[in-house]
Amino acid sequence: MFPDPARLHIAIQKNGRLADYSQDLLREAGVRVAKGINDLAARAENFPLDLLFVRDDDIPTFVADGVCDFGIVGRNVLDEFALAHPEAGFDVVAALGFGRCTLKIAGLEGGSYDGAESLRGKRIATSYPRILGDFLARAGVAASIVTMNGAVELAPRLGIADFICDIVSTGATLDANGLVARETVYASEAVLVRSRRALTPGMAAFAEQLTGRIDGVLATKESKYIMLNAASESLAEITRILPGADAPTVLPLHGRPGQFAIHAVCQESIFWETLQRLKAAGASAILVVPIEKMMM
Ligand code: PRT
Ligand code: ZN
Repeated sequence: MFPDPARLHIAIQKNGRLADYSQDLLREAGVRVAKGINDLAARAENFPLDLLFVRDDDIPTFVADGVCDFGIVGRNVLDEFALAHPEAGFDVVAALGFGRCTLKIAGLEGGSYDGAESLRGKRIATSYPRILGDFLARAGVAASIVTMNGAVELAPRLGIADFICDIVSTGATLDANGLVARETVYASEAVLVRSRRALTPGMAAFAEQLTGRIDGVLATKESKYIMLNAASESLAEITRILPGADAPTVLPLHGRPGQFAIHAVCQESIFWETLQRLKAAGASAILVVPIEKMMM
């Protein structure tokens, strides 16, 4: 029977920009994947989870239909689908921090541009007609949308459109095609999406375990464990400086009256500037170490 009701299913991109990151995330969440069942699926050895390897464009459908309980997909692809299928049953449960890009409107170099009003009555080529339509509606500008499935950046030179609305990451594709970014429509990154299909209590518990572990992996990426020594009169100032640390542990140092060790989990990046401020506030022997696993 497919999908097997005794296992969870997650749809991830087979090949492309999100594929490796998606597999890495699952590995970091402790999911050990056995050799693929075939090209399209693989089974986790130590978790009741099957992986389905698909085109990113199909991931929202799999999750909305409940064929997969989870999916990892760009927010751009998901929102384009959601705008076309407002009844679709899924929720974004985590932003994953990879696959970052922006959807921008760009026009040919040398063309004039004076704000969104310049788009009025123009033709804009895009693979994201609904996200673009939403942007134009909010800007109160009527323009005609030319939907293309690829090679959008060629449209202005081919005379098919006056502007394009496409994904930009480094900007090299725009440059290579003589295009200049004019508007930022939308910022995207990969997200973990979850189906609203009801699960048995047993499977629901596994789904919670999986999302909990993924939250843990994401929290760990930003977090650091910091240890330092300080005199009692510096403690208040030092705990104020520690970024994103609540309730640090303060331990007396053996044989050094009035001196303490402070240990804390910082939920934000610790920069050299922060270390310098800690030192100036009286901290010494400062150690910052990565956290391997975390469960809140
Ligand atoms: O085969 P499949 O359908 O699964 O893959 P795909 O070819 O549709 O998607 P893929 O792998 O290219 O992208 C998957 C997701 O990665 C996208 O939906 C975005 O969420 C995200 N992403 C991040 C990007 C980019 N960066 C990106 N740069 N998606 C596409 N691009 C393309 C863009 O379309 C343009 O052609 O790269 C070009 C621009 O890049 P720069 O660096 O030149 O600006
Ligand atoms: Zn695609």
